[in-house]
Amino acid sequence: MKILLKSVLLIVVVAFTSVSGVFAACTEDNWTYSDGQCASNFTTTRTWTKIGACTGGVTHPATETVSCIYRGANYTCQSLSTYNVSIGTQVIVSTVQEFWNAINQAESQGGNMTILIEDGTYEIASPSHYPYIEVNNVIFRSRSGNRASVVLTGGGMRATGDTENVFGVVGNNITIADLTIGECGNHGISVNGDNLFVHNVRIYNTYEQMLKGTDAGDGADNGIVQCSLFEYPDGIGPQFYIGGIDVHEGNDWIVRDNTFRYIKSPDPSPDFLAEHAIHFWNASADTRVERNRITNCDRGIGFGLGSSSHSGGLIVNNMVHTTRDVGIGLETSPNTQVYNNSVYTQNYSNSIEYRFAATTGVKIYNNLTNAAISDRSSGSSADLRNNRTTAQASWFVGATSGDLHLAALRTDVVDQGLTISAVTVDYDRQTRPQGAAYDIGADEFMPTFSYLLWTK
Ligand SMILES: [Ca+2]
Ligand SMILES: [Ca+2]
Ligand SMILES: [Ca+2]
Ligand SMILES: [Ca+2]
Repeated sequence: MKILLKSVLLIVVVAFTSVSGVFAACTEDNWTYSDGQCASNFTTTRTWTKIGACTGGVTHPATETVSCIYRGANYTCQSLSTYNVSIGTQVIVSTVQEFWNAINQAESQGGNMTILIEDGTYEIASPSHYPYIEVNNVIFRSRSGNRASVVLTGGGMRATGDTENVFGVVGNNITIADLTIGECGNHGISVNGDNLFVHNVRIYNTYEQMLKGTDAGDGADNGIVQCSLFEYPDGIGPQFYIGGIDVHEGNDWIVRDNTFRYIKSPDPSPDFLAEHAIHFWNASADTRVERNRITNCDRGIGFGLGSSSHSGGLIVNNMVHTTRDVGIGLETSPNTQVYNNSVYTQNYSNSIEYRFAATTGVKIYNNLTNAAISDRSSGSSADLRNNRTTAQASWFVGATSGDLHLAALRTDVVDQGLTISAVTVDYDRQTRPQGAAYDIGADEFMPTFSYLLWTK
C-alpha cells in the first residue's frame, strides 16, 4: 500500500512538471499597460495586462499607482493639455458666471473637478468676492493650453480696502496651469493648502507679492512652481511691498524653470526695496530652487530674513541679475547648498551673502559672480569652493537681461568646477560635465548655442 501511494505521487509530480513545462517563463514582452488620466496629485493608475501564455518569471500587479511624466525627472514645460491632465468631473467654462458656477459646484461636491477655461479675459476677483478654494483636488487650466489666451483678473493693480486675490487656495492638491493671472489688489495666488502645483502660468501686475504662501497652521507645503513667468511688464512695480514668490512656513517646495523680471520698487530709499523674486522664510525648510532666470529685480533669491529662518535646501543652476541688492541671500539659513549659480549684481557689493550666527553648515561651490561672496562679518560660516567672483558683463551673452550663458569659452571658468554628485545637469538641462570637468556657473558651456533648444 505504501509503495502504491508513492507511485501515484510520482505520477502526479511527473504530470504536473510536464504540463507546466508547456509554458515558458514570462518576460517583459508578455506584459502591456495603460495609464489613466494624470490626476492633480501627480499620479495615475497603471493597469497591467498579460499577453500570451506564460507562467512565473516577470510579474506585475493588476494595478499600481505611478507618477505622471510631467511631475517626474523628465517633465517638460508643455501645457498640461498635452498630457490630458484631468481629475474627476470635467467642466468647460466660457463666461465669468460659468466660472463661478464651476467653483460653487466644486465646493458643493467636495472637490475632484477639472475646470477648463475657454480663451478670453475674465474679471473674477473683487474686494468683496474672489475665488477661495477650500476643497481638495481641483485643476484650473486653459482648455487651449495657451497661457496668453486665458487671463484671470481682479479690478486692477491698486490698493483695496478688502482682500482681492485672484485665487485663494486653502484646499490641497490644487493645480493652476496654462493661463495668465494679474491686475489685482493683493496676490495672484495666495495659498495655505499643501501640494499646490503651478505650471506654465504668467502672473503680472499684482499690487502685492505675486504668489504668497501664508503662515496659518503649518503653512503651505510641497508646492511646485515651474515653467512660469512673474513680471511687471512696465518695468517697475507699484510699491515696495511686492515680490515674486513669498512663502512662510513652507516645507519641501520646488521652484524651477521660471522667469522673474522687473520686480522692482519705485521707492529709491534702500529701506524700501522690493522683496526677493523668490523668498522662503519664517520657519521654511528644504526648498529646491533651480534653473530660474531672474533679471532686473531689486533682489534675487532669499532664504530666511533677519532672525526668521529657513533651513536646508538647494539653490542650483540659476541665472540671477539684480539691480539694487543681493543676488542670493542666506539669512538664518543653516545647511543650505548654493551650487553652480551665475549672478550679475549691479549697484551692490555682494552677489551672494550668508548672514547671522545661526547660518552654519552652508556650502557655496562653483558659483560665477561679478561681486563678492561675503558673510557680512556677522558670525555665520560657509564652506566656499571653486567660486569665481571676478566676472565682467562681457563674459555673458546678456548680463543685464539675465542671460548669463557664457558668451565665449573662458579657460578660467570652463572645466574649473568641483564635481558635485547632486548636480547632474546645467541651466539648459544639459548633462554635466561636458568636456573634462564641471564648469563654474549655471551654464555648462557648449560652443554651439544649443541652449536655444530649451526655451523658457
Ligand atoms: Ca501644511
Ligand atoms: Ca510647513
Ligand atoms: Ca565642462
Ligand atoms: Ca549649457
